[in-house]
Amino acid sequence: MSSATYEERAANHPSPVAKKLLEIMAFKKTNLCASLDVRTTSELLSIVEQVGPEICLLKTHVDILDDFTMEGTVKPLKALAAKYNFLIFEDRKFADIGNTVKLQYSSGVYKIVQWADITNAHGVTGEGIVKGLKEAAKENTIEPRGLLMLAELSSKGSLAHGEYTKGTVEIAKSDKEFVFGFIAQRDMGGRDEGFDWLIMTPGVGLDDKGDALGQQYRTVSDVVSTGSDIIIVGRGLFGKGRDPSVESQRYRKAGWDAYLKR
Ligand code: S5P
Repeated sequence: MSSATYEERAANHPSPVAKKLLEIMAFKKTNLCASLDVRTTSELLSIVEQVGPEICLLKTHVDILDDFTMEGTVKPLKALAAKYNFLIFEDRKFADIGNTVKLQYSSGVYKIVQWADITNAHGVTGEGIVKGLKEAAKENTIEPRGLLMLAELSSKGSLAHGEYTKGTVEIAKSDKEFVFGFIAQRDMGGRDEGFDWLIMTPGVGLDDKGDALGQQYRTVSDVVSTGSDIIIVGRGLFGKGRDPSVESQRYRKAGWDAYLKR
């Protein structure tokens, strides 16, 4: 895993999005990404107001929202991202041929490429997925865009391990500027070949071991010690009876302490 500081990595990173994210992390002193799977825009915006000061990144699933619109959802979200200085990651998990994902990324109801700094994709369909998404970014926006590959998953019984994970890492090597890291549970190497991938890790919880649908939680210090650069926390922040403002401060401190220790 990387022993360099976030500042050092920002200075040398070939991906403009990774550079920006690492700069925010170093400046705000946080490696916390809030994952807010909620059903209404008002709920989403209200939690972002509470966690905004503590996070470097907001992860969304906009297809969960009952009332999504570009004007009513994206516009205020972008304003909050500017106010609190964080990036936006739409967790779309693309998994189709290049031509299809190119269309899915740029058109339809969500037009993800227009507003999300970061999105992600499975490796199952092969290298064309990276090419298709990159073309959509080049053709539809002048803003920097970055892609994460899903190398491993947190859920029980996941098939993403062994040769599958290795194959996904190979796909990531096809574009150093656009693909800047992984959704994974541990370090994915690559530094000997000149890659400085950011590892983002979901399935992080300090109070629960999992849920009834196969999610498995590891602690903050555990995931950071095995190579995670950014911790992704969802229900640990806003689940039943939790105060997102209090919990985001708690996870942020745990994440930063673990980073300093490493
Ligand atoms: O392996 C994974 C990959 C992802 S992106 N496991 C995950 O749980 N996720 C996402 O992280 C998932 O889609 C959800 O949005 C979030 C975890 O939410 P939590 O409430 O369980 O923390």
